[in-house]
Amino acid sequence: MRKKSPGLTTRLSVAALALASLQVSAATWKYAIEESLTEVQGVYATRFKEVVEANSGHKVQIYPFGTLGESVDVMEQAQAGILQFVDQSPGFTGSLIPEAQVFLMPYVLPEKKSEINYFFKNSKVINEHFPALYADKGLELLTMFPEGRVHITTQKPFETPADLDGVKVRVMTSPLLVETYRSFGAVPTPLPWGEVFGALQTKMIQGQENPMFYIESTKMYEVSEVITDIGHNIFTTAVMANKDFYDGLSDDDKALIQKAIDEANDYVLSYQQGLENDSVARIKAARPGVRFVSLDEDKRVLFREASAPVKARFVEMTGDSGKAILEQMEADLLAATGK
Ligand code: 6CS
Repeated sequence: MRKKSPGLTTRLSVAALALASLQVSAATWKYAIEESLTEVQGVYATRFKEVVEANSGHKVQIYPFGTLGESVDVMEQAQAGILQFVDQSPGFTGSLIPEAQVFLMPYVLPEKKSEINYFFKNSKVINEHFPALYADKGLELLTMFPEGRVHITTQKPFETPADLDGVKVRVMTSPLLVETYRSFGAVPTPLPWGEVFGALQTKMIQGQENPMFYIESTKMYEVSEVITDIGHNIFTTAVMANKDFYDGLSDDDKALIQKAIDEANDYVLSYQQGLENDSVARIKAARPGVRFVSLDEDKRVLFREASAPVKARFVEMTGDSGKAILEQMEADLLAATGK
């Protein structure tokens, strides 16, 4: 009988061991988003999944909006470790982490795309201050990114806070958004996303706010007559991991996640170039009667001044911790805009 080469045996066992360890450590990570796969959060999550799967044996299973419940439901599942990753926007996280509402404050974030992108990439408030606040709630904050300028849909045109008197405008379930729309003269109506279209259709509410791509993709324009830009905010969202899960990962897996987050960040920012204009064009084609209004500075100033006290309300709601966040955010914005 021919004797087996010990070299070959050794090489085979090493290969078998490597394969076995890959199989043992390869996991399927569950990642829930608040939007569909073709909307901005879905584009982000898909890129994240592609990078993870191309660079490891792991799989990422994405759960779009509606498959696991509302935003607050998926957050609970992420905190409980049923999900490994979750995308939740500060408009909902505000009830869990009040300081996250700093991103909802009107007329704080810059309007220029290059400045917004610089802020989200380099801001100390996001990279150094917020992670501890999320960690207290069992979450590893991985990133925050912008989803576009927020527009307000209504049934009738408005130019001043007085025009919004008695108008019910749906907001995400954040107390600070309620304060903001009260200061804008409207009747703020916090609702989970799943109830918004029906509430507009049945005229329980008359308006809502969201970035243009979302007004188009969710067909908000079918139940709205006017889409107004008062230049008050940029929609911000955040991606987190369950903290126990994240802390238990190997250094290689943590580096893999960071690589996927970085690549998805770059990808989602370039994906959004031109998205607002494309969405406007699609809305005009689908429903030519919808009116688009962009308020001039002499009208915007009325909303800016009316909502100035919201900053003090934020500090009342969040105390010293919120005050420190606000100060750091203002320093970060100075670095991003030079003003
Ligand atoms: O308004 C909302 O509730 C939703 N808006 C966006 C852009 N993403 C998810 C969120 O649920």
